[in-house]
Amino acid sequence: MGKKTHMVAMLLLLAIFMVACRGSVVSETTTEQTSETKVVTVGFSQLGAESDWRSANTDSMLQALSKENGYNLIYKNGQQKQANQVTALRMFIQQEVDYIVLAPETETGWDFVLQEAKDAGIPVIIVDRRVDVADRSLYTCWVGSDFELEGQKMAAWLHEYTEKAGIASSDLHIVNIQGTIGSSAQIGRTRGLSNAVREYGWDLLAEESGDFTEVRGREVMASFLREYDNINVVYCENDNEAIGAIDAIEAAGKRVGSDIKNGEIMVVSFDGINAQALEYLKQGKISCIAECNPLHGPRVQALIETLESGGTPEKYNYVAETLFSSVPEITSVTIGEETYSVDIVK
Ligand code: GYE
Repeated sequence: MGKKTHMVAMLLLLAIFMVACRGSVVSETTTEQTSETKVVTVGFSQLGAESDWRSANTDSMLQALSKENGYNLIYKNGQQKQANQVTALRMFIQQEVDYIVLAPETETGWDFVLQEAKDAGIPVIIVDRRVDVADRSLYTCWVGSDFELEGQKMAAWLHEYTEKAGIASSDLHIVNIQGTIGSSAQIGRTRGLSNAVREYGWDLLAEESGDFTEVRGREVMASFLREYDNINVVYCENDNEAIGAIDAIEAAGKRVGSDIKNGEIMVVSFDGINAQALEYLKQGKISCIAECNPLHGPRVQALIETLESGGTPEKYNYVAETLFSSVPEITSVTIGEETYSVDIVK
């Protein structure tokens, strides 16, 4: 081999070596970058821990937005106070999280802090209850239930019941143990009942908040029973209140059940996640439950994944839900054009 050829061969080898080195450096950096961008930091502000529904909802969120699934989740429990939730959101903004997920206590009072999140360029996903803000671009999307439809379904079920049992509308004497006042779940469920009261001429004796808790459900029911002696339907805006209300009714020496013609007091409620309430449903102590599905974790995860891949999710994402009942005669209810089947529980 001549000197020149030798030099060329050496240069060639060097060039190959350098390319190989660069290749490996580049691919190393790329791997590092991908594994870094894979961790998505989410700040989740949960409103509190008032009910079994809420606990199931929190668990579902923590499971879906887990480390194993590629998330760094900062979870804050608002302890039933909007001020705590606002503080949590401000902290998430300070920490420059990638996404904020908010399960708001009540609908109003979010404009300022959501504007701050928007100014910081952080997308906000609302989960469960809604926010009532003048500018809807302050949040990216929402996922949850149609609470008014839940109320309408329950009212339609009660109407079917009176028809089948041959009970006059004016003989339905209802008390409503409402949820947390100003929360979407309360607003929608109360509205579903009020509209039916107007439409059918039912006797709505009283409405008072039981704050979605068992303790308040018991207290409110006990005071209703002291005030009225003709209550025959208790509309509880969640299962925990229903459990409390049943305690109060039985403690007052009265019977719960669907046979209101023979003096039983009918209890109906919302959620269908609480084991005790489902047991009461089987026993006939609760006559009907409008399902409210709390398992939003995977839904929120899917919304984040859509956003991460550059997509635009639907603004409003509704969850399909059913009615559960132990009264076998009513197998479906109709609202407008839609017919909803009732899952009969035995
Ligand atoms: O029905 C109740 C809870 O916002 C749908 O809040 C939720 C409601 C749920 O505490 O049990």
